[in-house]
Amino acid sequence: MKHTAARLGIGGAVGSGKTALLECLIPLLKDREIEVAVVTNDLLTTEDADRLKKKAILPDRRITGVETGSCPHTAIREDPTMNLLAIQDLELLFPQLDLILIESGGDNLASTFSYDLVDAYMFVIDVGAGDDIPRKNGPGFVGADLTVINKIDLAPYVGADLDVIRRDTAIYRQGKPAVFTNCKTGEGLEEVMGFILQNVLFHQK
Ligand SMILES: Nc1nc2c(ncn2[C@@H]2O[C@H](COP(=O)(O)OP(=O)(O)OP(=O)(O)O)[C@@H](O)[C@H]2O)c(=O)[nH]1
Ligand SMILES: [Mg+2]
Repeated sequence: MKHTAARLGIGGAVGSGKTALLECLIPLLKDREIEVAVVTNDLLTTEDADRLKKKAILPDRRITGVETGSCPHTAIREDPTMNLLAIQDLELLFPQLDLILIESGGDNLASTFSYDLVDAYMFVIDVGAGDDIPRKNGPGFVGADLTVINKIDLAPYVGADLDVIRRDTAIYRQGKPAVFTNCKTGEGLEEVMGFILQNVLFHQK
């Protein structure tokens, strides 16, 4: 039977830390000998793909930058053709791939992924944007398989209450998983890895 890679989407608002999360997760995945590749979506550039290549996070050919040319929402939900083609090319080049990570372009709380494109998706929010985000009840945040509440280090500086975020996240996501992270220190990243291993790659404990 042909081996196909699992696909995990990473969505969330502009600047919430999606690429930073990739920069943290990819070394952890590689440590576990998981064969990984990345597709990034940007509106008119390949900025995020170029950043990952510059950091030599993965060999260049495992990183594809998709220029969506229109609202990034469209390329991950309404018509994911460009992303599906990028994935097809990666799988042809690297048939051993276990996991393809797909970063959406920055978008708003309504940004969800099509399950034609991904097996699961994470939605990243930025504590710096305020502790009322969970209450805004956006479909991306509410519907994601995992919510990543990033930049917890910024909470004291912006007056965001992490307990309020925790409480409202549990209410609006009805107990679906959420992880608090700091991509500057790596805090919470092993928990995100646990989600990926169990729920996306179905590794045994
Ligand atoms: N203090 C702090 N800064 C962070 C953290 N995670 C990311 N950042 C910073 O936040 C900024 C945006 O991070 P990115 O990873 O580029 O965010 P993004 O969601 O990929 O942004 P777009 O792709 O443009 O939507 C960068 O300056 C990061 O260094 C964090 O946990 N704490
Ligand atoms: Mg990015």
